[in-house]
Amino acid sequence: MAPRKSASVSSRKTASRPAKETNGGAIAEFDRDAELSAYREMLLIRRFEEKAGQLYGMGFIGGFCHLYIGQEAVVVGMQMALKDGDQVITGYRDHGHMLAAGMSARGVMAELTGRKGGYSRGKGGSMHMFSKEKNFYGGHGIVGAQVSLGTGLGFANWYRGNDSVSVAYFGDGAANQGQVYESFNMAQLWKLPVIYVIENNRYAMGTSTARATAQPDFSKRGASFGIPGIQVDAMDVRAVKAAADEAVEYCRSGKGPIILEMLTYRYRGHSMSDPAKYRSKDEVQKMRSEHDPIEQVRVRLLDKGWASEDDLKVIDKDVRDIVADSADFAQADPEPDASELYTDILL
Ligand SMILES: Cc1ncc(C[n+]2csc(CCOP(=O)(O)OP(=O)(O)O)c2C)c(N)n1
Ligand SMILES: [Mg+2]
Repeated sequence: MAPRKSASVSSRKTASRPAKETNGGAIAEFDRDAELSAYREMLLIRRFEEKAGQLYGMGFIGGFCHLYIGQEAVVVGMQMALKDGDQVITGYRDHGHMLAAGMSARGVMAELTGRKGGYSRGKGGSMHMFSKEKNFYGGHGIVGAQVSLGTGLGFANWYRGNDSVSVAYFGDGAANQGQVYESFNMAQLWKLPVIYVIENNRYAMGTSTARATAQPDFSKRGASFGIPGIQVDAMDVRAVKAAADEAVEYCRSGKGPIILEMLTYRYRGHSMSDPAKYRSKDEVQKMRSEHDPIEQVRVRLLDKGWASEDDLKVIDKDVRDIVADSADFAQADPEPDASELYTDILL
């Protein structure tokens, strides 16, 4: 179907930017409140994921479960640049995206344990949760599928003539999928307001980008379509925020899609069973000790005198309480009734 607004689209000027952009390693200025908020949000994701890992080990969570530990600065920095009405969609490594979007820890954890109070009433599990209220469109297990769907969200915004943008997150592995490029083509042709966030954590399951990727600079992946890209040090939440601001401004002003390549790292295995033979312990340790996104903010807060160790302990306790409450709820809440087997399905 051709877009009904095709006349206005074709009359829009093609973006004159070069396909490869860097924002020169721009770092957003964070005041005390922004640093504290970023610290708290990232810590919530980290502690939540640690708890999910424990519950998985204890047998409370079944099926697939992919933890986001190490990558927290990506969603937290992005979310800081979004406004109400902007939509988010991602793949299966989705718990952090949901928490950053403001979904409740209880609802997410209860979905992980397959309980009634979960976001999909216990029927979706880790990879399939949604919240229309928070504009979170999943949670998708098919690698790359969210890129086309996210492009559709951008189309809906454009078609309705609102000024919302959609953010489609996907991995370095997903970036090699064919439908990603079909989406890029359409998005650029129609100048859709989509921010493509490629979370380059260097591995797709056990395959490193070096082994699987002909063009490892993912910010250039839109080059043949004229889609600009920015490469971001995504272990620094301020760099993510700076790039996100630029991307949001670009999209909202009608220039079309943009790519943000987030250079990030996952500390844990791909999913809960991972032989971890494809990288060295030293590599993981080096990232943890030298680049950890939460530690970076913690050090800045202390150095600038914006928080004391005691202030940070109060935040840590608060976060731990939220996570403990979600875990208690997720174990005590009943499983869905058997009659739920026949709801939310196409017969
Ligand atoms: C269409 C499809 N192909 C293969 C798989 C199996 N699979 C699940 S995750 C994954 C790797 C994806 O890696 P990446 O996009 O880098 O995301 P990350 O896990 O690093 O977040 C693969 C191949 C799948 N779920 N869907
Ligand atoms: Mg990856």
